[in-house]
Amino acid sequence: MDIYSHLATQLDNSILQRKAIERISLSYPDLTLSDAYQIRNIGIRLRESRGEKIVGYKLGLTSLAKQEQMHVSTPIFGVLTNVMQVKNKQAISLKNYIQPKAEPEIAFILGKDLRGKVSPEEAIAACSGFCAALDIIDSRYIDFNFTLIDVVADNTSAGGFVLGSIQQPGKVDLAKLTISLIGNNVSIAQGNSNAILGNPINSLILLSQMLTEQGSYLKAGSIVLSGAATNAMTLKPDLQVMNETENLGYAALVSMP
Ligand code: OOG
Ligand code: MG
Repeated sequence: MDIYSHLATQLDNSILQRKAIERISLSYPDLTLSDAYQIRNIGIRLRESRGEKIVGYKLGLTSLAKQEQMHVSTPIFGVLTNVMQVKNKQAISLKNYIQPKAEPEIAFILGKDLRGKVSPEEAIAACSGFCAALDIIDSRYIDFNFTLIDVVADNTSAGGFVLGSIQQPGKVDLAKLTISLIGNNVSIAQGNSNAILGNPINSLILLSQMLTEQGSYLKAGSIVLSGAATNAMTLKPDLQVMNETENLGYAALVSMP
């Protein structure tokens, strides 16, 4: 087995066994960002071999808050599959995760394919809807301790996601929306959509470019999480977590033991 497959299998076993592993850059300090994306792609193929379907993408480290929290400074992207989706307001069992946290995000639904370098107007026009979302991050590395290379190989900690009800584009200006993270009805953190690369639509523009550079494109129907504007909140038993975003509504989940 080559190194990429070996490392992708280690990460995949961590998902299947729900047991965190040591970050891969400790044993392989020379891995590059491009190596990390290749390991990630093999990991996705392992999921596909179990019947999972790709439904979209998530941007990571698109805000200063997240870059500082994780000590890394470049936006990256991961892949979302159908089994990661949790219905709005649904309960999840913490047993199905390793060390999950939730973060409030804004999501886009693509109505048309998008590829290459696009303008904000073209990106908005390609969307069929926007919504409030929760990104459930669940690093496969002990204590969420990773470098940029590690976290890309680990599919940007993707563990799950929740979408709120879809709003029609055109009715909402995404540039300056208050995003509130609420735990058991208590405000935990507040952010603003302008913390996400100035405007979350820039995440979509960046993703279109990154996918094109990797020989791919954004297909109609894809879900895109644009990245967190606040720190993440650790999920504990009997916790209701909600992202309430100005003009967009909410996305919520309940975590059970
Ligand atoms: C990495 C994933 C980052 C975001 O929104 O910035 C991310 C992590 O924090 O584990 O999802
Ligand atoms: Mg996120």
